[in-house]
Formats: sequence, structure tokens, C-alpha cells
Amino acid sequence: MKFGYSDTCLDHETGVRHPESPDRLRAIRRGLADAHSVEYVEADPSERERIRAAHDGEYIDSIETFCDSGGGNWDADTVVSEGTWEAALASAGLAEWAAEAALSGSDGRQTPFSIGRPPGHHAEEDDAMGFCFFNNVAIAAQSVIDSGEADRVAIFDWDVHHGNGTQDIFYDQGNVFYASIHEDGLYPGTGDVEETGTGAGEGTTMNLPFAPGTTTAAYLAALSEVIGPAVEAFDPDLFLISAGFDPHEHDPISRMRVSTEGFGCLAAAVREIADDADAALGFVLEGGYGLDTLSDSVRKVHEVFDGYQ
Ligand code: OKP
Ligand code: ZN
Repeated sequence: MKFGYSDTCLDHETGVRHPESPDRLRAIRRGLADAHSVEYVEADPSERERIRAAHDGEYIDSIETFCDSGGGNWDADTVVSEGTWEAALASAGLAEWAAEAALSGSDGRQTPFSIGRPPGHHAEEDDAMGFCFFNNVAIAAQSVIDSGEADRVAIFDWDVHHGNGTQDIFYDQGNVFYASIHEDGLYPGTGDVEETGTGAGEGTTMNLPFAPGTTTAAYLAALSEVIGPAVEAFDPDLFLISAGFDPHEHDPISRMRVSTEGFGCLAAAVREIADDADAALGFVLEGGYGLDTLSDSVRKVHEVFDGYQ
């Protein structure tokens, strides 16, 4: 696979006990070190105007000012350092790259995977939360729509937390479909089955909150029976995966039970959905907090695309 990566993403410092650490990216790269067909691409950071595709201008200014002043706690667990601004722009830029690379790829097997941080799916149009500042996947989706590279984008979010920000940003839009499987009762508490979109976006939001302890098999059944058919009916040009690896059975902050092998199965399942929908496919990193489980799982996803050819 082609992995979007930038050292700038390491400059977002969260402090010694924070799970969303620069070591996450280092672990992923270590895990891929001896894998075949790994290619790193350093994409450009997002332009402020691209961030505006998903965020309010005053909010963007307030993040920049907060970073310039040295940072601190935006909220209880969303920590800002001086380097957060550049890292957040880099992370969004990598997601933009993933969307564009997926759409322009003449080789259907060159699926891009952006491994940026900070993650994005909790970031709202005008607020940071849950370790997230700019909603990378939303910026990527809206940017390729704005540029005319895509008419319709589907997003499937398999991070263990509900992507409240991504849902909200597209809640009333009919050209972006958002589906999430998440652990019921976990942060941030949104993502009820009854949240299905509004106005032109009615029916383009789909939430499957699953009980703690849910295993890979249930994710696969949901993909083949519910999410896959919905994505295919939506007929997107691009299918983006908000890929968080915190549903892993050994992740420190969740109670879901997806195995390392299971992430390979999820990757194969979304690849099949993309193929059936004749859509380009790209992955955007969200959470995942066990360094070994994160790196093993990303490697497993990579192997689905490049491991055994
Ligand atoms: C980010 B991502 C509140 C705990 C809040 C925030 C988790 C953010 C996860 N007591 N924890 O979705 O992986
Ligand atoms: Zn998460």
C-alpha cells in the first residue's frame, strides 16, 4: 500500500500519560519495516481554505491562536502543544492525499492509507474534542466534492468510538453517506440507531451501536448484510474508511473484541464493498492505543492489499 506519512505529525505532543502519542505512528512504521510493497508518501499539509471545507473560520483561528500561545488543555483530554497546529494541518493534508490518490489511481490495488495524527472524527465544525482538532476524513471527503473529483462519498467509521464530528458535519447533506459501528455507551455517547440524517441528508447517516464484547464476526455480518448494501445503493465515487484500531480485543481503552486477523477481514470486506460499488477506496487513521495491537493490525490491513501477490 501507499502510506501517507509526515514527520510533522509527531510534533503534536500530548504528554507522558496520554494514549494518543507520537509513538503510535512510530509503532506503525516499525511494524511495516520489513513488509513488502510499503511506500511512504509525504503529502502537503492542508491549506487553510481546505480546512474550511469542514470547519468554521473563527474556530480555525482560535486553534491557531491557542497553539501559538503554547497550548494547554482544550478540554480534559484534548491537549494542545505548540506543534499541534502544524501537525493538525499535516494530518488533514494526508487525508486529502488519500482521497485524491484513491480517486486518481489507475491501478485499483494501490489503495492509499493515511497514517496521520491527531485523529479527526470527533472534531466538530466549530469545536475540538476527543483528541481531535480538524476532521481529517470530513475535510478529505468535502474537498474532493468541492473540486469536482467526486460527486458522492461514503465513509465507514470502524473506530470503537462514534464519529460525532463526521456525522454532524454531513448530517444534512445528501452527497456524503456516513456509517459507524461503535461500542454502545462509550465516549462521546452519540450514534444512536435513530440518528439517520436530516433534510437532504435524511437516510445518509447509519449508526450501529454494538454491545461491549462484540467480536469480528458481528462486524463482518453488519458489513455484508447492512452497511455493504447501503453503500452500494448510495453509489459513491469514493469510499473512505475512518480506520481506528481501538476495537481491538487488547486495546487498552475499549471492550470490543476484534482480533488482529479480524482487521484483515474488515479490510477485505470493505475492499469487496468498494469493488461492488465501483468506488475508489482509501483509509484514514483514527484511534488505536495499544502500540503492538495498532501496528500489528495496520500491517494486517496492508497484507490484505499487498501481502500475498
Ligand atoms: C478518540 B478516538 C472521558 C474519556 C474520553 C476520549 C476518547 C477519545 C478517542 N472520560 N476519552 O475516537 O479514538
Ligand atoms: Zn476511537
